[in-house]
Amino acid sequence: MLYKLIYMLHSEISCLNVFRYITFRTILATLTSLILFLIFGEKVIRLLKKMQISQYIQKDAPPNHIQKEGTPTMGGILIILVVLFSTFLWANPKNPYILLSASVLLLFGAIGFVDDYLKIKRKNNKGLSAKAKFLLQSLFSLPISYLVFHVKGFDHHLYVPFFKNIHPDLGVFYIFFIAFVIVATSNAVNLTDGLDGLAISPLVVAFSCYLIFSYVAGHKIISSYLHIPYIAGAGELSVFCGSVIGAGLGFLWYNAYPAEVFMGDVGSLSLGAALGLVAVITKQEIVFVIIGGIFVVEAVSVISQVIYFKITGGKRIFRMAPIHHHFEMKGWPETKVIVRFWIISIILALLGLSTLKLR
Ligand code: 57M
Repeated sequence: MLYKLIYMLHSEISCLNVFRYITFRTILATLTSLILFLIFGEKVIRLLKKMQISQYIQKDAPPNHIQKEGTPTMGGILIILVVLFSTFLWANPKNPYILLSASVLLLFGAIGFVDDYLKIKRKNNKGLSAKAKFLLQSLFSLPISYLVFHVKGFDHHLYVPFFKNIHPDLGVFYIFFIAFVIVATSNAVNLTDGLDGLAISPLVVAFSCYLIFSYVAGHKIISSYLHIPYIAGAGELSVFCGSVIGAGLGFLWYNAYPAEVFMGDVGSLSLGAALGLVAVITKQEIVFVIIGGIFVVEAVSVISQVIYFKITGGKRIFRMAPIHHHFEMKGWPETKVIVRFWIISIILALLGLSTLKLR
């Protein structure tokens, strides 16, 4: 929004021409989010403490988690506010992909908010039931998917990395596929958010990849050079990704071990859903399995643990799922698990980015 006003003056002050460029606005969005988070972070943590919005710790959690009791939670509210402010300051507010990404952030943030609120009110870990959560997620993701599907010029083909000639047209089923991706990423990020900084760093890394993907997808010449589908208007999503990265780094400042605040479901469900949506819009949803490998492995560890537990009548594959708890139960210090997962997420991101050239 702001950039349009500034840009209007470019005929008088020629250096303001720079505000036309997505790259410049993305940098500004990243810095705006980061600075805003650093300015308001401490104040919000103090407010959350004062309002007694703090984490309940399950009694069966790995032993080192007991000391986390009382840590303020729902820091995700500030993430959402900062991302929205910075995005609408530096991106084109009329761009449909920007509007849809902002909507998904708000809608899934609302589900997380209710879930967190119930847990805090009941003073236990019982928020929304899994069924209610899934129902709301489907209810919100389907209209979003429908709207994405109908954005003028949106490509309905599914692109498979490494195989430039395989791109099936899913037709109307693509709507359900989009909804599936949004719900799956939202839940996978939620499951990953169980150690200090464990979710936010891979999120920052993944959004960095999608920042590049959206810039490339929205650029006619670069996308054609790299043989990736050109998506008119997708470039603006770089500004959105930049806003998330800045807010994510700001959040990490306080969420780094030992965490002063948790993001809560309001943060994990919303950021996960937004990541899924950006992956779909940039037509890089399959490559998410690599880039978001940490989230995928965390989700798969839970699914396989639950299935194995049920069919064997109580046996387990992992000492505890999600898999980060398995390593904690093996005796790895929390910080070692976190940093090793970060390292893996960076390696996976590089592998994912390499698919830009390997097709
Ligand atoms: C939420 N939430 C954290 C915090 C964060 C089906 C089952 C596997 C579900 C799963 C589950 O509920 N997962 C989703 C995970 C919680 O963090 C809060 O929740 C928000 C994210 N949604 O922002 O507000 C705890 O995680 C720790 N934490 C940190 N630092 C952070 O920055 O240390 C979070 C953020 C916090 C804090 O301790 O309290 C969570 O883990 O609850 N359930 C589980 O994960 C449980 N696993 C389980 O039951 N496994 C069984 C199943 C699969 C058969 C098994 O393996 O046998 C574990 N969760 C906990 N304790 N807390 C079990 C032990």
